[in-house]
Amino acid sequence: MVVRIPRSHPRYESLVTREKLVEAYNDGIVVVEGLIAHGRGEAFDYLLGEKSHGFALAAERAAVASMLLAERPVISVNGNYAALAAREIAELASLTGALVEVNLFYRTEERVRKIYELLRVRGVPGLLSPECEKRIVEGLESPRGVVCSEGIGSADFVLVAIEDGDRTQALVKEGKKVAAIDLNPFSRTAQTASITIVDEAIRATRNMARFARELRGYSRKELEDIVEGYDNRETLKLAFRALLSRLEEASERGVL
Ligand code: PTJ
Repeated sequence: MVVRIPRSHPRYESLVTREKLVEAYNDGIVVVEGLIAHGRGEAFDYLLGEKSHGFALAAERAAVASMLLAERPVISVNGNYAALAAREIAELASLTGALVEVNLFYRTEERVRKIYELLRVRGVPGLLSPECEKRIVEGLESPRGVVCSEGIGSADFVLVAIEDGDRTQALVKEGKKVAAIDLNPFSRTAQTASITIVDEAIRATRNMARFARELRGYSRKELEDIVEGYDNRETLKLAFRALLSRLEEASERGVL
């Protein structure tokens, strides 16, 4: 812990999360741009009331159903996601059998190794080695597009979080189903993903692990029904409506 936060502080959770990221930045896990990205996420979470809305839970459930139906599901982990939610990722991977790949926007081999090590220590199963055979995702120039051939390279489903829009778009263009955890419903990631999870990454992954525990007992047909009944455009509309109604309420009363 870089700074000691008193438990009584009204924004204790948020401040502890910030310190976690600063610590991860000092350890070379998170890039400085990741701290900026977190601030943007925080602002949207604030506006959304810092809770998992019904539309987010529906997207999380559909994403888990898709993961359980997929032949080669992969969880893509970057610096921010690893620093925030390594334990939750471990739980979700072990419940769904998804492989876990460290995949970075600001890629250096040293960071890949550090994040791999962090995930390994936190007990993440199905971790792909930094020495895996590589290929480049079409449309993403190297090193941003480097992926493991047996991981994201051949996946039919990819879960990404706190991700840049270009990469989500490129994965979708390759015919993969992409679920994206992104608090900003305006972002290109949110707009282009097959399933958009407008929720905070730690909460979202925790919810997904809970759904995985429930849905693991479902038949293929039941899982397919969940996926078919899910409408991503509707999720995005509901996310914008939630922002609107929070702001409308605040503008009427002068407080949130
Ligand atoms: O570790 P690397 O090298 O892969 O780099 C990671 C970053 C985050 C720097 C990179 O992916 C990036 O630049 O992302 P963007 O384009 O800033 O997009 C991040 C998105 O995630 C923004 O739309 C934020 O609102 C959102 N976001 C930030 N924190 C959270 C979040 N969404 C969910 N949970 C969060 N905790």
